[in-house]
Amino acid sequence: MSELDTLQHTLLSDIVAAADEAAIEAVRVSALGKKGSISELLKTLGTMTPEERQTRGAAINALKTVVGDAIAARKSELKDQAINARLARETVDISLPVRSSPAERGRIHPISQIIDEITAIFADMGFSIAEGPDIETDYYNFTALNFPEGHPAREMHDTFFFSPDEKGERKVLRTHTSPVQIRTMEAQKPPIRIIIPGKTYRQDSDATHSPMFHQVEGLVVDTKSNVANMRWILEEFCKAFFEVDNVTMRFRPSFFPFTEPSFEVDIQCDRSSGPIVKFGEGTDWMEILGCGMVHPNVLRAGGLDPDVYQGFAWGMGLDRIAMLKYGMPDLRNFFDADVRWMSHYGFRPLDMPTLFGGLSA
Ligand code: 2NL
Repeated sequence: MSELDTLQHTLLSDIVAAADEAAIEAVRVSALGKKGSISELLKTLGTMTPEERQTRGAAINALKTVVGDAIAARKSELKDQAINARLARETVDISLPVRSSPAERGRIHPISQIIDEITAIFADMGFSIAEGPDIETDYYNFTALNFPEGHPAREMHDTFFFSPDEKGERKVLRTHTSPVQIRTMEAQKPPIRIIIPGKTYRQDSDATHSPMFHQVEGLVVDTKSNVANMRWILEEFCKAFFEVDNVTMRFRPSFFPFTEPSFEVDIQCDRSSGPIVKFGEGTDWMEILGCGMVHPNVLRAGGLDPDVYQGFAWGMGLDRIAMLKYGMPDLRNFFDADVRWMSHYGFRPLDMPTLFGGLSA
């Protein structure tokens, strides 16, 4: 066997043995690369006589062609193999059920939902949201709101008191959101139109009371605000909130230290069909909020002259209203952090309440 035949034989068996694309490339470099075995043979052509070149040159070129073709064929074969292996490895099982993303599975708590709904309604009437601290001073929670020092109303509120600090000052967990209204009056001149949703605290715990509960209060202060304006605002609110065209409301005289006159407000409803209450119609009444004209002492505490400004305010508890609106039987579930309850009663994150798109639809 000639030397060229031996080389061809070796190279062809190397080509067959190459198991992947990297290996066949290594064979190509060893034969046809700059310093490859066939390239080195081609370099000797220059030193040959014309006759030698005719026979041996042709033989070397034939070898180059055979080896080059074999490498190309093996290369494409290995490339196909690699693609087929990858296709086999990366198959997608389209019969698998689609897993929902956490953003899809998450739910909005009914209390957050109700706050968003109320916010949407009052924002539409030109109100802003105000917020303040849960831990308050005795002054903002009581004194500024016209609760006299030592007045039984302070105890009536079943307040959570902190231990007195070095100055003897006793902080409280706010028993209502009203301190935020005092802070707003101090900070901003009328006209004021705000609502304050938030957590409030009282020492009370049974089937219908939780020591932490939620309230929304509202405050309007201007030079001519009056009871008729208050009535209209609260009626518009109830129609939007209970999603009915008409509501009949009843304003009963009442007492709060911070308003004069004060009212408790009932909304007409129908309880004849069991736990589901129909609002705006029927023969029953349900109390939903308290309200009144802001007491002159409270305006003064907010830095406003009661001879120039007058205002009205209201407050409503959210937990019971949420139970009624969404048909939930037990208040305690609100604070259980039970994901099964949340997935049933919670709201979808992207279904934001708007007046045009429907509040809780
Ligand atoms: C209720 C009654 C009410 C207010 C809250 C208020 C706040 C200021 C001045 C005057 Cl700064 N009033 N808030 C007024 C009337 C009633 O809440 O039954 N809440 C659950």
